[in-house]
Amino acid sequence: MTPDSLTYLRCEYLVDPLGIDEPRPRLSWVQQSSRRGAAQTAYRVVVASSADRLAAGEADLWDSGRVASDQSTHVEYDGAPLTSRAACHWQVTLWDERGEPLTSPPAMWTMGLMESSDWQADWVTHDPQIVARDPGAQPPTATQPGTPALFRKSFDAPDGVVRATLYVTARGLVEPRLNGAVVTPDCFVPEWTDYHKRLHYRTYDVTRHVRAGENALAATLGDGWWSGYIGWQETRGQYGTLENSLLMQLEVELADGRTIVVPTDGSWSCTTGPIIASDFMMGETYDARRERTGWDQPGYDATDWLPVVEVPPATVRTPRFGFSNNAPADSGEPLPLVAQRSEPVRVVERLAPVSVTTVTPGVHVYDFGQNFSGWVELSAAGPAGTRLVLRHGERLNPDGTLYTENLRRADATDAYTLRGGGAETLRPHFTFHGFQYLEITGIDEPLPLADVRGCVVMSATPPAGEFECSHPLVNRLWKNALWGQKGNFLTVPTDCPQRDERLGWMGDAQVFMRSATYNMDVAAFFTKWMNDVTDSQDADGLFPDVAPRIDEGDNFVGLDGLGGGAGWADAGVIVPWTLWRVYGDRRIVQRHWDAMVRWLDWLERVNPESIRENHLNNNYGDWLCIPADTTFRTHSEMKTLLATAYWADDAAKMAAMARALGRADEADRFDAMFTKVRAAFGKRWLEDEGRLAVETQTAYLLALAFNLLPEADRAAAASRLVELIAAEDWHLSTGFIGIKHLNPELTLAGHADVAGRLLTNEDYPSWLYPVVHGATTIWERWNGWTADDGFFNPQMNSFNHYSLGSVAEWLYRHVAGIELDDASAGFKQFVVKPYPTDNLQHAGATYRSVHGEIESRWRIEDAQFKLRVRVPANTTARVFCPCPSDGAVTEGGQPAAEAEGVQLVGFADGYAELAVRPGLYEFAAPFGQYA
Ligand code: RAM
Repeated sequence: MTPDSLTYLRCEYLVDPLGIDEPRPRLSWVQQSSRRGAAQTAYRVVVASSADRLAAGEADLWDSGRVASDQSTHVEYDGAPLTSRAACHWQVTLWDERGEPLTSPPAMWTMGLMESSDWQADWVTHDPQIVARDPGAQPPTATQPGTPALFRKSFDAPDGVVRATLYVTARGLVEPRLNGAVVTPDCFVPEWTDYHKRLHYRTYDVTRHVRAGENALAATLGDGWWSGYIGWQETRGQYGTLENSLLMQLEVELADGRTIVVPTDGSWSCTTGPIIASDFMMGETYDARRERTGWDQPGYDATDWLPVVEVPPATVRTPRFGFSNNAPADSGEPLPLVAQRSEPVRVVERLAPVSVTTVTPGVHVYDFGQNFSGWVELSAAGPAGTRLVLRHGERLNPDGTLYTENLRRADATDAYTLRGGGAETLRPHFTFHGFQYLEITGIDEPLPLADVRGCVVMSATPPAGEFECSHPLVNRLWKNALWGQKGNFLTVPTDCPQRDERLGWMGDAQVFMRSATYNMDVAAFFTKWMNDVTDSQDADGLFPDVAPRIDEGDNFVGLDGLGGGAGWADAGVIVPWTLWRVYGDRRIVQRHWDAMVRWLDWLERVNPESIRENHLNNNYGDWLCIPADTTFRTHSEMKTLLATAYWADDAAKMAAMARALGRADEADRFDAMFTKVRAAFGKRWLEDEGRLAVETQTAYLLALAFNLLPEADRAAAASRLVELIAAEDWHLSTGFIGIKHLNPELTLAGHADVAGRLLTNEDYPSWLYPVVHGATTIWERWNGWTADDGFFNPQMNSFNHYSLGSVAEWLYRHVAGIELDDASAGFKQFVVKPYPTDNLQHAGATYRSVHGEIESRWRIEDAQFKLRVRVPANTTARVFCPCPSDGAVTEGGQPAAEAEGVQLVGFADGYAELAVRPGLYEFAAPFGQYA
């Protein structure tokens, strides 16, 4: 037995975060024990203002005292008011079910700059003269990125630095440096938010970089979302300007109690550097001959640099929305600066290419064996002035050359000019690409594979789950969904990483969100994104279709507009609901409650007949479904059904959340709304014997998933769904919306065999069709490429789009069987219920929940169903083990009813139900000889 431990101490979902601006941060921990029945019966949290105080037992900020409670997540700080910059060192002791205490190692967080008056820094930009006087540099225009500027400032520090903290943000992207060191591995700071409404800053501990004597604080400033191309926009500068600017504040605390503040202000200087131009869509051009050695170090001669220009702070603006057709408005209020509250973007993995082919002389194509987001870092040597051009693509043409047509206007091209004189390491700074293949030109011989490294870049959300089964292609499918997530969770959940789009499409995010929660810990990521969603809500209450919302441009104004889309805008309700269900987070629901109510109010206001048919704006329907055409601007009845179904489900989710929050009146209101919309749905579309007037797979799936049918009709509706699948020769035909529900609803309705058959189909259209044709990510379309027709129209054909990969959720929930319990949020109590299908001999998953790691793994062996279950300490599980009603279910070889930690509840529907306490269990039951 390993000794018990307390692990994964987190503050606001993050490990030892710096710069928190929640006045009452929430603390969580995980109790680990291999003892059956291990549980917490009481806890005590202590918080001290220094590590020494904590070690001395001096809890000067907070001592919760011993609290008799099994709560281990979201324990709200309730001590002395926390002021800006406060250091908070904490520790938790729990008492287990035997009364034994267990104390955690220390953890910490710091508070950020909570008042606007904490900022002494001024916003600065470069003097345009630095570009004008530099023949190699280029000014920004509406269609051309400008040359990123370098900034620097020298300052003196005495001996006796106890803490140095750097607060950083930009309108643009900033790479801060101190005394020659890159202060952080974070990329793309500050991350994308709705820059019309808020800007994030980051907090870095730079104590180790400050030295006595002269110091140099420096930064490079790029374009990013602020001024570069975003979405499919034909011009740059969507936030109203092409000018980037910088705000940094270094605070050096000395042993004698003084603090030296080094803020950006007019005393800084600037010049141009080696990056000629950089843009997310277009790529980066870098000339190493222009590097300025020592520019970020003390002692550097910056006499030819020019003074920076101070600029006013940004203001809160309302962009132009197509639906409202409003004029853009500027409130004049300063844009709030908010602490970043989710994992930063980082290089999380490096991939070596698996091959290189010289397709024509001087054109070298590398294959990374995996489609991903990020960039390539090169080691190269050559004469000064040698120019290497790197183009990126997801696929190859039949002749082995790079296929880039589907990138649309994204050039995705990096270019490096070598400095000469030895080995050089090159990488871009302010761009990323979605690619599996890299083309290098400009050198005769290809670089060795070891000198070409693929850097995988994403929001560094911690891994949470893994799935594995007996079917290798299904395992690859699961992996493809995981890579879809890795490729697209980059400060916001994007639709795709390669073409000129990369937007926070809400429909995609909501269908994939449950899958995402199993794959990785996305609590902080979605908490942050939900702010983007609410920031982008319009005055009428419409949630957007993409968050952060973008100025819709002339193509949309006066037309439908990107807001209120059925299945898209509804993410405004689905995201908080999912965060509550999966992570037990109630605060997210409280924070966004009013916004959600405004959305439901709007739906009700414009649809007095309880059918969601008015102001549907961009009504995408079951986007990219086949062959039943229920997609964009067609088949209005199916789209109205889909929209109404989502409205009903929004209302049901609102009622459940209201109840959880103790808002009884509102729970009643939304229950009544659900009942009314459900009745209207039934009246309009329900025919006899569970038939729907609109017969698509998705229509039935939504009716089943959202509880829109009378109980008595559910089985008939599910049978009809199976008939529709049979009519497609046992193939799926849904798009983004239906697909999330396809296998779960089939399974829950007693048709797990059909779900299994759909899962393992290898011919078109199916999940495995791309897999057998070499896909390493999920494709946007079922027919992105087919053997008959080759590539689909490149106008909209991404090979890294996770929506259709939402089947990963079903693999975890119903194949491995790790499922939420309706009666409990955050997996405090959960369900294990695997649904074996004919084509799998074994399957299993692990999932690190907020309460610890759950495992469910089964295999069929010796006519037995063998099920291994791990129930984390301080949780309980209801385990459903497939078993004939008269069968003997065992645990560890003895009758389960006699096993420690297990209670046999009964038999129903081919399962033995067991109430299980924490521990690791090996269940077995006869399998196969009953039907
Ligand atoms: C496409 C996006 C996205 C989808 C919308 C409706 O342009 O790629 O995946 O949600 O359209």
